[in-house]
Amino acid sequence: MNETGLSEEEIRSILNDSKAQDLTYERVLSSMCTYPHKIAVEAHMQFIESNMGDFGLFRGTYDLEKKVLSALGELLHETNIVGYMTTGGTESNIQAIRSMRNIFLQQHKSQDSLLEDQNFERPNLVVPDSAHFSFDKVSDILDVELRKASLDKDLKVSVESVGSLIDQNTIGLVAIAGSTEFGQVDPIKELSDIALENNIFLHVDAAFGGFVLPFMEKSYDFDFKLPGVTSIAIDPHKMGLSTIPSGALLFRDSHQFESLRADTPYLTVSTQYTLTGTRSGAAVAATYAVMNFLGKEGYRETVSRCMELTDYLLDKLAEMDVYPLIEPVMNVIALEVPECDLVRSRLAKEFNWQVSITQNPHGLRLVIMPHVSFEMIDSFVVDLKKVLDSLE
Ligand code: 0PR
Repeated sequence: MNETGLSEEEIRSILNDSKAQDLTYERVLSSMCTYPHKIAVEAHMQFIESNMGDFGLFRGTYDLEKKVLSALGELLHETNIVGYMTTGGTESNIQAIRSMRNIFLQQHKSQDSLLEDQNFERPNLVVPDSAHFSFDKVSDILDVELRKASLDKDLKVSVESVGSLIDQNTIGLVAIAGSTEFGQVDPIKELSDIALENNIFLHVDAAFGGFVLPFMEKSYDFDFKLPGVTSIAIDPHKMGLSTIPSGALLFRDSHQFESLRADTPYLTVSTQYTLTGTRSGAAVAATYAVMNFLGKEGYRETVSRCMELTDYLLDKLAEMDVYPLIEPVMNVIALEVPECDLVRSRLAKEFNWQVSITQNPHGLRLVIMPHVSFEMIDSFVVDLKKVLDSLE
């Protein structure tokens, strides 16, 4: 750090240089984030100093958080939920599984006697093979064994595979409503039945799909409507058009939420359920603002436009004999393309396009977010064709 500070102009000039090096979303087809809505940005700035880690000081923002959670509960078919606004899908997933693990350990007496018990094995969690890498972090942080269930031909988790991985140390199951790589929705109704039969928790990772599925023409069973679903992660900072960091974690049962309680004796509030201490009230206000500004109708329009663009792109690709690995369910496309890694790097190097890849099966991955336009797709398709033609 400098001994004396720089001038405002100097700082602005440095920041402008840095900002100029950031990409704009103009040629980004790899991201699950987008430009936040103008009303969200405005609210974010207005509440910039608000700290939800000590919400006794910020009663107004706390009230907005309660309203956001209740609107999300209503959207996900359970008005009586408990939860909080997180920093995003990763924190929501960590906290959901932490509550499962805490309750599992409480039920199995004290940890010490468990460790002495020769028959005790590590708690395990059954997740789809397509689960986001945040679950690898979950496994590491919480010392929970991750059991990855295989996928069927549609890249949904196989219900049989999930069933075969459950044993007496299984703390719960994870289902995905909008998988990161394929945008696929797992057979959550069947998983809900399995969770109820085995008396274990079922967490639904709807970090991406949570702001897509409720606004699609076709209806999907993925939320609290299903009796076995015990918690849901949903991210306003993805398809919710809010600012970063906006995630939300909702529990059906307050018992699960209670298992996350920490005492905070010297704050304005005496308990905390969150992973972070200091927490952005700006993101809460931004989410409240955009959800209330757009309403269901606004999100329906956003999703319908993204799906129109997705279909448009698929038609153009079909003309070039390029096809998706699965029929896209939402605005995520995984394409069967030869030499995906090379195609990806050449699209970036020669044409500035940012695309991504899928692992298993290997494919080229495109996310059609609200910043995408028809013109953008037209020029992307021309460049992709040039790259593919030159491979032959
Ligand atoms: N669950 C699912 C299904 C996700 O897709 C993601 C992130 C998470 C959880 C974790 O959410 P946070 O990143 O909010 O903690 N999905 C995107 C991904 O990993 C996140 C992303 C967004 C990546 C924008 C790149 C990017 O430019 O691909």
